[in-house]
Amino acid sequence: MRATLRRLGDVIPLPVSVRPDPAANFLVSPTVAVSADPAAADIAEQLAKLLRRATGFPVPVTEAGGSIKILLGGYDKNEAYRVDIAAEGVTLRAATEQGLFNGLQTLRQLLPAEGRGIGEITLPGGTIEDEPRFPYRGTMLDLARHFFTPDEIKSYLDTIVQFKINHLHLHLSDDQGWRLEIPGWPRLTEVSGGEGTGVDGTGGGFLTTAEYADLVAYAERRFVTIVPEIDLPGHVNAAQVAYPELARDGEQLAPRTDAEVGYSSLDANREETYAFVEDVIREVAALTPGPFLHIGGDEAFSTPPEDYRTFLTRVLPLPGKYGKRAVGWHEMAAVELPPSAVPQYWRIEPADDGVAQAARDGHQVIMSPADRSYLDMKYDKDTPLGLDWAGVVGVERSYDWDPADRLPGVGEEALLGVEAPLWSETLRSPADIEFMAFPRLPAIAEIGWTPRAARDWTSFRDRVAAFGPRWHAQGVNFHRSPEIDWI
Ligand code: TNX
Repeated sequence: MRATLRRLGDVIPLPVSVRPDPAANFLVSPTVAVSADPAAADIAEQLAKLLRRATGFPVPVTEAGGSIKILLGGYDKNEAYRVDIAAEGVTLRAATEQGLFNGLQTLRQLLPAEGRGIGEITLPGGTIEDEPRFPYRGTMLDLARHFFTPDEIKSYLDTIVQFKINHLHLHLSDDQGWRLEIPGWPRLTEVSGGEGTGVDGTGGGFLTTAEYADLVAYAERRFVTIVPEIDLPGHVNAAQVAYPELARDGEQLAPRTDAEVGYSSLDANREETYAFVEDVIREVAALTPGPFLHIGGDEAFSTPPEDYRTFLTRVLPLPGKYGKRAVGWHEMAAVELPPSAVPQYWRIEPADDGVAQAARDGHQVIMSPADRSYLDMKYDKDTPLGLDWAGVVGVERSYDWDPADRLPGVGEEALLGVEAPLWSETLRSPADIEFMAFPRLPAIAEIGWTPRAARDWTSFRDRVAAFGPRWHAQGVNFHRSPEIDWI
């Protein structure tokens, strides 16, 4: 098969600077080798593996002498990297392994999509210099409404890192189920983590502490920070079913597998509540090396406002007590926040939820407006999966907005980044997740990475079209949106 030559700028997210030099294409020939500083050997091995698979050539990794070189240092920002492709060789350099990993994702997209063992391939000549707009480029997976196994989550991770997504928020508890084993509170997962605890009585399961630790380590090796969420004080029916003393009158509540929200609440005026919450936050913090711990805070419709304030005023300092920054849905900005806390804004219409004031007070904000970034919204009215309470969200709609003008008072400097949440009420399989995420997650990834002035829907639409064969070759499901002229 004759491999198609990619253009240097055919990358998602679009790099900051692309300078093609068509006279300097590099031929990956049977004798190619990858050389790397010992500290970059891991990245070199990953690149060699991709090249072996694409070409069928041996592609050894050596300390010197290869025509593809991976260099650590000489470039001064955390996530930044530079790629030079010339007829004599290719150089990837960065100051950190994370920067090299980012550059590796760019190089991967410059390989032809067509399958395996195709022999000689050509990489497009020129130079790419690149670094992200925001440090936080995330997506969320809801394990509570339907559970996904560690292997399924790992496979999703392997797909999302190709778009330089660097945070995976896991929604680990909700009314239907509790998905992370908590030492000292075994009934959470024994009672509320088993079979039948997902929406409509399907898709239960939970992560043991060992599985969670393994998943966190797997993500860390791919420079992805896991952000665990325990949703409080609402969305707690599953916890109350397991431990009736957490229910308002200590009564035994029935399990619920419908998709209603806003009916459950912890009691802000009982000490049992705080003993439970502090244990959980301490254990989750101990299992999580990343800096963030998400405490939910959303849709607490059955918590009286005064109780909501009492509860969060006591609970918001707890992540800090155990070494983490509290993240919470933006409703939490109704109370005074500890200095490092991060509100995550999901509203459709700008409204004064205290988020702008928090930004003025120096808080960083994560932008996740539901009508643009929620991956569980239908693409159009005929989409078989998903919900539509925030409207239908086509690919252009998910791309053509900017987080710095969503909310007056929350501009570029106030943003930690963007996140695309994927709630799973209607999603049962990895194929369902992929169908909703691709191609909209790459759109959000580009918003989080590429400078605003360089973004353009027509350009994104044309670049994403080439991912059809790539996803097909990787076995990744996606929505063949009619907005895109798929290749
Ligand atoms: C709203 S917006 C929720 C979730 C639902 C989701 C479905 C927010 C923070 N919470 O409880 O799963 O809508 O789209």
